[in-house]
Amino acid sequence: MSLLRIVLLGKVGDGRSFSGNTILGDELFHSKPSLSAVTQKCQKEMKKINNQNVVVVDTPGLLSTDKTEAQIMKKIKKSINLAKPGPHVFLIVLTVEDDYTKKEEDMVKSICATFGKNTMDYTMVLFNYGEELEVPIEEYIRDQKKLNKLIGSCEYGYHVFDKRPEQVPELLKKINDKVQEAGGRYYTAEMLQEAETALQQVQNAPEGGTQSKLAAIQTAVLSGMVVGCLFGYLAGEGQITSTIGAALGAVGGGLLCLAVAGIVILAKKKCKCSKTCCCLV
Ligand SMILES: Nc1nc2c(ncn2[C@@H]2O[C@H](COP(=O)(O)OP(=O)(O)OP(=O)(O)O)[C@@H](O)[C@H]2O)c(=O)[nH]1
Ligand SMILES: [Mg+2]
Repeated sequence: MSLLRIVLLGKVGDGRSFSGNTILGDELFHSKPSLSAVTQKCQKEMKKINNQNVVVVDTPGLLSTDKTEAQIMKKIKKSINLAKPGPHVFLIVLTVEDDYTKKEEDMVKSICATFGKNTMDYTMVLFNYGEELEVPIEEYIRDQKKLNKLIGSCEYGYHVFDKRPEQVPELLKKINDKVQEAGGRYYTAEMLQEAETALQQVQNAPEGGTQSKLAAIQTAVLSGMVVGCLFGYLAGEGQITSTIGAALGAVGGGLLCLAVAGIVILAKKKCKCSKTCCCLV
């Protein structure tokens, strides 16, 4: 393949620019230790590596404290256009210095929601600071259930930057092999458009506010009580016990319907989430 296109994604300060420079073998992206976000907009650079032109697009980091996720994502989406006609792979840069926590998990979910249901088909996790790992990478991944699951869902698997001279050639070979296996496919602007439409549909879908949820629960509980009461009365066959039976039936019916209403509301919530999150990590 004559041109390989890579987009770097990840959390603020986790080493996207450093990784971009490592891949291209040059200090092209501004990389430095900082408490605030250094990379503020997408930047495209290209170098010839082993007779292949490699394009790397650096992006602003997610979970920045001074900008909202929507503001950052708006900028990150520009990477697709910069990597025209589209990136072969998204490299999610993670550092082995930190464990894979809810923060990282939410970041991946947000990437998936933004780039759509096919995101993971074009994704690889790139670990940096590999030279500082005290256990083999396989063990590090295996010991973190959610990270293990994420890697399992990444079509391109993972790679570690650990300062070995072969780290970049090996990374490029992994990507090239996969791309070739997949007939040269890449993520396109149409996929992004599709993802945007899907996200909008979910956001615009009437959810039913708290008031209507409360009304639905009230109706369910009342109906349960009436039915339970009737059954309790009939079970007592008009005897004195039927009054007690009716009361017990009303309580039982009410509780049963309350539980059912709760399950239905939870299921609806989960369904809405799975429409936006392609990777259940
Ligand atoms: N030793 C070592 N240092 C690293 C590695 N990755 C990143 N760093 C250092 O971590 C610091 C932050 O890296 P950047 O590449 O600027 O991180 P970034 O994700 O681009 O940061 P923002 O653009 O601010 O979001 C820099 O000082 C890098 O030199 C690594 O694998 N090994
Ligand atoms: Mg940066």
